[in-house]
Amino acid sequence: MRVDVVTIFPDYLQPLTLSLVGKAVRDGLLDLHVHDLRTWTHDRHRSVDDTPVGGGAGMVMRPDVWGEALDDLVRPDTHILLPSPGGQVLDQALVAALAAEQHLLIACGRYEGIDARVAEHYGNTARLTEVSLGDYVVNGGEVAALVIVEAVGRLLPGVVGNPQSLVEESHVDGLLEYPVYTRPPVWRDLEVPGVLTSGHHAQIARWRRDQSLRRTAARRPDLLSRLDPNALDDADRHVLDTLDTSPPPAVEVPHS
Ligand code: 5OB
Repeated sequence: MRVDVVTIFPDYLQPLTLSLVGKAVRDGLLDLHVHDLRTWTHDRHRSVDDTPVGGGAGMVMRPDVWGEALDDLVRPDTHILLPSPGGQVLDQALVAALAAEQHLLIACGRYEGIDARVAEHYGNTARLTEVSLGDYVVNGGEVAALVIVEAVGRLLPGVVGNPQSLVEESHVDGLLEYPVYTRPPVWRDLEVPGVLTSGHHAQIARWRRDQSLRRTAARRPDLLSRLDPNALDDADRHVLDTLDTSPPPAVEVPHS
């Protein structure tokens, strides 16, 4: 897969030279190119922004500069990603879909955003998705580019050494991961659950599945309601149907 990132802060993408993604690039599994948007300016100040039409705070990124950059980089098979707080919230299903692409082009906006005609034009002439990291504010698209390349990169064939690691994870089956333990068997009076040292592989698998279901119900009930009912077997349904979902007893506050 080829990934192009366009930004006014190319150094922000330096972490992608490290760890798993860095090795994927060095091994030729990920063809990553980070570009400085100012490469596509022509004025002596290399200006990329201008004041908002209609007034208001901050600056808006110029469509002409972005147009020159994207025209140079877009191919027939490109999927353009525009990080934006108003975009589709990134989840593992979107990550998996992006990992099947031949070419991602991530256009990182700063300031108050990119002139809206850029998304409109490339939405009409290419495949384009606005992507949000979630319901909070960050200053620019670079951190989203880091997240997207990290999450997509690890799904590319050969990047993660043991492919089994890719399926035994939170969110892959729509559930949170079960708790994991290593040695010692007792640490600060806390014991590793006995079933895990029992050697009964079927019981271990069932215990882990129960833990995933219980954790998801307790911490992320929104995920449970989005599960495909066919993803649950009878044992799963029994676990969920017998969960104690009553709230903890309220502390009584005496009247003064
Ligand atoms: N907030 N996801 C949540 C985002 C975001 C802000 C961005 C980009 C993606 O740029 C300002």
